[in-house]
Amino acid sequence: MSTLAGTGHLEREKGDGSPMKSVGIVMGSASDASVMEGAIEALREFGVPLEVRVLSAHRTPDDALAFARDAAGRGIGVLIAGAGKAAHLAGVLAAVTSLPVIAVPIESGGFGGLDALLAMVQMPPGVPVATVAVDGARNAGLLAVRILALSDEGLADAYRQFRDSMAAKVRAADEGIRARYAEGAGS
Ligand code: RP5
Repeated sequence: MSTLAGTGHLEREKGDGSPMKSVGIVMGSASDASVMEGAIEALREFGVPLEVRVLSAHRTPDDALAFARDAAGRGIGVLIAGAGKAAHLAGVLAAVTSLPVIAVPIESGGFGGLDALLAMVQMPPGVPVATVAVDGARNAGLLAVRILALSDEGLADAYRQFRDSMAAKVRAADEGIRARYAEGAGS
């Protein structure tokens, strides 16, 4: 492991010795951090290197554009953008990079996140962003892992194990519920 120059994140290796791609997590405000921690946690569970920034499409547009333009060259493979209200961040990033961009609409203010959801999901043809649920940062992290796993067999194996453990938990819950509500049980 070594630190990638200038990015502050660790370089980890894939099974074949080549560097693992990282994920850039961008939020429009520090007030989005508690939601975006869902993505950070998911990526850490899989050992995916990440870079986390506050960059605003409206307040620091030049910084946001510079970050997105340089991202692929710095080894970032996927961008995740979380924002609330008039949430243009994911679309602005996607406008200047060919990396996949995942948008997280954040509930902020009076519309329960519907404002940000519509702003993110209604991208014009030609500039796609993949939008997850309102405050659905964990799924954004997991989707980023799936994308990186397409070219990383070790990560693909880890994701298969993750799915198996989820299935095992649901089967255990199924068993418990069936026992609890079986005809004659507890009567
Ligand atoms: C958006 O406005 C941010 O993404 C945040 O969700 C919302 C409120 O920002 P702050 O006023 O808390 O900085 O741009």
